[in-house]
Amino acid sequence: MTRSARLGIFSSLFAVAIGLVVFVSMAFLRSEPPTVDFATGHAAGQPVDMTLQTVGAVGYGAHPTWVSYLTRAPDGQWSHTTLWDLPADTRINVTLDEYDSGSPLRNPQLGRVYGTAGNDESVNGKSVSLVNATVGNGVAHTFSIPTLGVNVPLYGVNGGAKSFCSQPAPCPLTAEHNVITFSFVTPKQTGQYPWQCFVPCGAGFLYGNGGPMQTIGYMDGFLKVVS
Ligand SMILES: [Cu+2]
Repeated sequence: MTRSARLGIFSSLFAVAIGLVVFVSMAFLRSEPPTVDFATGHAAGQPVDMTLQTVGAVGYGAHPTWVSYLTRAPDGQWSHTTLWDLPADTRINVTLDEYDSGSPLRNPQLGRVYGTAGNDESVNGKSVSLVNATVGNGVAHTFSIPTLGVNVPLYGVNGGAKSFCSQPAPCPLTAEHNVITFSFVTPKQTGQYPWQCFVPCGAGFLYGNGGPMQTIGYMDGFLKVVS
């Protein structure tokens, strides 16, 4: 084999190897949790009901110990995702079952409820416009949509409770939890609106702000508002 032939084969193999690395990297970067569709078949003017959970540890997948949100799809199946297709200019009625323990807030401002219908939330049937995280079980997570001015602090459960959820998500209704309900209206303008938790709940990461706090499907996601 001539030197140039060897060089040719080597260059080809090298190019294939580079191609594979790029392909695998892009596939990894593009992978994301499923999007739950609340928009298809939606009748204009009707509200959308959405049920979510927050859990202290999701219990399976790539990061079983991470805190997480979960979404119940309209067919009743729970999905480990934070991505939703939502109809524009529509009232979203959220029921959020909160199973995680809480703590005081580093920023007490996040204990205020705003941007929801009535600027309040219902916690176990009681209307609340401010959660004082320095008393009781503190705040576990928030549901916040910064670009829409929505913030909902999620009152924590007692971490020492006998029935504290310790199984893979979704947690059962028999486990200790708070039922939090609130409503907000999606914008008229279609597009992707990021939402996230603002409690630094990523235990084991720098200042609690890494890991699940930075990962779609756990503590942040997108409202994909469609017409
Ligand atoms: Cu959180």
